Amino acid sequence: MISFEDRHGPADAAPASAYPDLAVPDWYRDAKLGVFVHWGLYSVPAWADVLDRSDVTAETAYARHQYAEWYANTVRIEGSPTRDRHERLYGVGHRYEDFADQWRPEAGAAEGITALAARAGARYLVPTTKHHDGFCLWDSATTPFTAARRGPGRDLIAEFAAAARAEGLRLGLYYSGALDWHVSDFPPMTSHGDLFALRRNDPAFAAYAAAQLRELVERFAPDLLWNDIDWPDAGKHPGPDSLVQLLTEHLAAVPDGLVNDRWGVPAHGVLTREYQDIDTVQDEPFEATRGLGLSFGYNADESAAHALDGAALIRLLVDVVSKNGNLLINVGPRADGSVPPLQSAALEQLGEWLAVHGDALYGTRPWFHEAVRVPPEGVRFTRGMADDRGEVLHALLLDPAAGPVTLDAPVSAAVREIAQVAGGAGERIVLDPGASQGPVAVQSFALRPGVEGG
Ligand code: FUL
Repeated sequence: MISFEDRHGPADAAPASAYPDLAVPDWYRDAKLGVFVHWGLYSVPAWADVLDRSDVTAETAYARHQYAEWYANTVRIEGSPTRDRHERLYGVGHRYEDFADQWRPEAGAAEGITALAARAGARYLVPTTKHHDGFCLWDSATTPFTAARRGPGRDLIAEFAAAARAEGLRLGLYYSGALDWHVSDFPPMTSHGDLFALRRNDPAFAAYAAAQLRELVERFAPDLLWNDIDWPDAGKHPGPDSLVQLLTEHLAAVPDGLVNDRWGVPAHGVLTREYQDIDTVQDEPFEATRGLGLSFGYNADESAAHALDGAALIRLLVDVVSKNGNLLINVGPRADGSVPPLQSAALEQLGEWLAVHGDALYGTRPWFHEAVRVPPEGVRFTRGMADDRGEVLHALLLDPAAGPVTLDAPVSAAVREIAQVAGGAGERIVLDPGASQGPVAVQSFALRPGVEGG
């Protein structure tokens, strides 16, 4: 597993104390659900080798990368299934960059994707502005390799920003900090080790990245700056174009803005977790992210067998929120901007569930008994603040179809508090959703002062 927290940059990088306050703001902790959008040139071929992954090993994992948005790298690996398929479909000599003129998103696509995110119950939207392939979705003055000047012929980030604000969503922007295959002369990456070894760290590239990040901040005032794969080392020293300066400018433009943890410097904002199960309630807020299937970018070969359905997505959100996290669930639209039914159906179902049970998640904080940070099987807890009964403990059943959940030891200390308020039932309490409830039921109990919580 890649750890972004352990990456602190060169020895003479600016220390943590040089950075502005990167504490995670309350609006973000209250929001709980964001929608990530991986959409770009890779959405044209829309493919990764996923039909049978039983024999993928560490040695072949990059030649058979499961992330379709890695196509520009995978296609360069000699003998990879992506290369074979690419040559068959597009011809030998067709370059990945040629997709820039073949990508023709429909008018209104960004609005459609954003409206889906709003219906799913998301409170923020995070489109990719530039992924590792180096293609900029906004009208950048730094390069002609942009959506404005090539196939789409328009500024897709401006469209997302306007749509997000019209829907009342906060705006996050994903940016690939130190990986840009379009302007780097490296062999393709074939291992995890290459991920951080084959990135640009030189001053010219640091200046390029700084200019792009500045454009994004000045033009779109993003609430969240979501960097990926580190920042170029030459930009980590103090100075006018340094990361310290850029993040200071960001917070000056957006005083309640935040950043993530993938900068490779001693300071961090919200911690990110990618395709990773979280066992226990975490002390620090985090953001879990994944695609609905195995990829972020759209992979036309994925089917229901690869993807979370609505019920699984609801369970995931409940689990993540109960452990002090936000879920940034990804949508991978087709090249034209339509969202495949496999993805949209799960998101619509989540939105319907949140419309009924959202008060048990939005604005809550985790609740746990100190001795029981791993929640008992089948149930998750959150602590709600805004109820006329005072604080409320929400119990969320992960799988009502499995029948009633009885809580007793080892959570007896916590259960006693719930039970007394809920009717003096003693040390045991049965949470029974009844037959007709949705995939996850919610029960609320008023909390007495002094009950432990995160
Ligand atoms: C990773 C990237 O390499 C993936 O393609 C994706 O963007 C994910 C969110 O972050 O590090």
